[in-house]
Amino acid sequence: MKIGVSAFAWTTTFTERHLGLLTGMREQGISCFEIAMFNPASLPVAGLRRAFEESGLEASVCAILPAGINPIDVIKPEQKKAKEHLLRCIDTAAEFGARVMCGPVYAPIGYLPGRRRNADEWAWAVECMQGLGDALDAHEMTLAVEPVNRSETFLLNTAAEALEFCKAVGHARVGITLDTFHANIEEKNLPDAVRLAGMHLKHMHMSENDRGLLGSGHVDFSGIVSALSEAEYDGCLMIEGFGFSPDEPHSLGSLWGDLNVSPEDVAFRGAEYLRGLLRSS
Ligand code: LER
Ligand code: MN
Repeated sequence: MKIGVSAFAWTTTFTERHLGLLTGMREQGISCFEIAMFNPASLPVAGLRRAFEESGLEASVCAILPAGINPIDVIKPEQKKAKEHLLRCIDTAAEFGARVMCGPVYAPIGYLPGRRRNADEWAWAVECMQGLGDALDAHEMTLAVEPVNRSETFLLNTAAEALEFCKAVGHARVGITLDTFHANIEEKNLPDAVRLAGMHLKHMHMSENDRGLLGSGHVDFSGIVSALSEAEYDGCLMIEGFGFSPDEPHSLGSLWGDLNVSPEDVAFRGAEYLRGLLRSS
């Protein structure tokens, strides 16, 4: 298992001025780096390509659909627009060498109609993911669909739902991301959720219950890492935390208070914590 860090520790809006973050990650024992992708056109793609090549870090992206880009909108042309957006995300991610795209790509964060999902919405989401299959094949990219908690979506909240969804999509390059922050809210038992996702588990977001420093809260990371080892998971343990950064309100992570932890601590002390767990698993 490799250890990675998401740029979310520093920023939700990755720009040219963040490219320097990739330098020095390797010395900290970090192998993978994840970039959030809201609007692919706004990312510094050429700079990212260069920075990933020079650093030797593996690239991944977390695609977050902005409001109004909705694969399960009842209006068909809106569904088409969402699929086209996701295809642009895949193409752009491939331009800077990413082989994994994760995120809740089936609906915009916060799209909550105030009722349960219906069969049409499920089918539209499945159809949308199936429509990405050729692009995934062409770029040899894995799409690791991420269930998120009930306050962020009504479509996929649990590993069981993600597994059913993944099986319905039925494409070898479409798998699951489990995020321990969301799973801590939605699952009865986190190691069991890992076991359930099994061979479909392609990416992990390692996130404390408050999105802060790994090991400082109550998520059972030890049990999770043991379950991952037993399942012979060979993907990345991507630290998805949010540190305190003075110029970022972190509305995406709904962090309204100060977690008293710096982005560097979230990343590097988090990685040290995971290394310790890997040694003893
Ligand atoms: C994305 O990985 C995630 O976990 C979401 O909660 C972001 O809103
Ligand atoms: Mn996540």
